[in-house]
Amino acid sequence: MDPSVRHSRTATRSLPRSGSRLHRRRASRPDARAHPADQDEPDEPVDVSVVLPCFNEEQHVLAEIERTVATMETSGYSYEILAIDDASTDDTLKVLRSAEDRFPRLRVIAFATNGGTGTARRIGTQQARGDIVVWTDADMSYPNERIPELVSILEQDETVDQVVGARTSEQGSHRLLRVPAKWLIRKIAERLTNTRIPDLNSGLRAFRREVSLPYLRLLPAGFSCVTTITMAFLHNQHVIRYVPIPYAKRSGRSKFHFVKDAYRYILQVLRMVMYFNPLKVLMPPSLALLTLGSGKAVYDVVANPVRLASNTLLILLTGLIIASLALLADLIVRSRS
Ligand SMILES: Nc1nc2c(ncn2[C@@H]2O[C@H](COP(=O)(O)OP(=O)(O)OP(=O)(O)O)[C@@H](O)[C@H]2O)c(=O)[nH]1
Ligand SMILES: [Mg+2]
Repeated sequence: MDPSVRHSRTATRSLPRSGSRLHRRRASRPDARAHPADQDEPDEPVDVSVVLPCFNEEQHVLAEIERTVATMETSGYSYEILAIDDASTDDTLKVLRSAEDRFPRLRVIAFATNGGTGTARRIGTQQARGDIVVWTDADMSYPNERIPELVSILEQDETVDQVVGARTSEQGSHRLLRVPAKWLIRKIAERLTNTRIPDLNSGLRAFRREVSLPYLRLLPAGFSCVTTITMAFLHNQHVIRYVPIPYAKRSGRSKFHFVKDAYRYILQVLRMVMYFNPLKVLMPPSLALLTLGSGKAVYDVVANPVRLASNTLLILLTGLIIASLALLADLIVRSRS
C-alpha cells in the first residue's frame, strides 16, 4: 500500500469516523430536520457537500438543483451544493447565478476556461466543506433523491469509505457500443483488483472526503475520474459498498465521446494499476513470453541442435525486458513516500 495513503487512512481512522461525527452534529441540533437551511454559518463545516459539474446544461440544471435541495432539506443533514460551471457556452452560468439567490446552500464556482469534468470534481472536492462528498451529474439521469440513503450508509457503517450507486440499466449515449466496452473495462478492472465491481463508472457516489484527499491529484481531467476514484479506493483497501439505482436517460446533450473517452477509460484503468501494483500488469505478459520463448528454445535445440532461432531470442529478450520494467516500476512504487 502507498505509505502516504496508509498515513492518511490512519489519520482518518483516528478522527471521529463519520458514523459518530455526523451523528453528533445531527443529534446536537434536534431541530435540524425542521430547519436544515439555518444550520450553520457560511464557513462552518457541513455534513455533506454535493459536487455538481455543469457544462452546457442550461435547460435542466435548475431542475436538478431544485430536486437536490428538496431532498437534502428533508434529510436532516447539513449540506452545501457546489455547482461548477466549466466555461459553458450556453446560459448555464447565468441560471446558476440566479439560483444562488434562491438557494443559500448553493455555491457556484465558475472557471474561465474548460478543464473537464474530472478537474471540476477534483476542485469541488478540494473546496468542499463536508465530511462526506457526493458526486453526481447535472443532467437528471441519477436519482439524486437517493443521496441521503448513500450518506446514511457511511454514517452508520464506519468500515465503509465509499458508497456507489450501481446502475441497473444503461441509458447513456452510444448505448450499443458503450455496454460491451464498459463490460470489458469492468472485467479488466475486476481482474486487476480481485474485486467484484458492479458499476465501475457510476457518476453517483458518496465518499469520505478525508480518505479521498491523497488520491485527488491522480484524477484525470475527463470522464475517467469516476473510474479512478473507484480504483484508488479499491487498491488501498478502502471498502466500497454498491447500492442498486435506476438510471434515466439524460436531459440535454451528452458530452461523452465514445472513441476518445472509452480509450481514456482503458488507459486510466491500466495506469491506476501500474500506479499501485505494476507487477500485476507487467508480470503476466512477461511470464507468458518467457514461457513461450523457453518452449520454443527447447524445440529449436531438438530440431536443430546448438542453434536458437532469432525469433526465439526476440521472444525471450522481450519477456526479460518487460520483467525488468515490472521490477523497476515496483521498486518506484514501493519507494514512493
Ligand atoms: N465542469 C464540467 N462539467 C462537465 C464537462 N463535461 C461534462 N460535464 C458534466 O459532467 C456530467 C457528466 O457528463 P455527461 O455528458 O452527462 O456524461 P455521461 O454521464 O458520462 O454520459 P451520458 O450517460 O450520455 O449522460 C454532467 O453534469 C456534465 O454537465 C466539462 O468539461 N466540465
Ligand atoms: Mg450523464
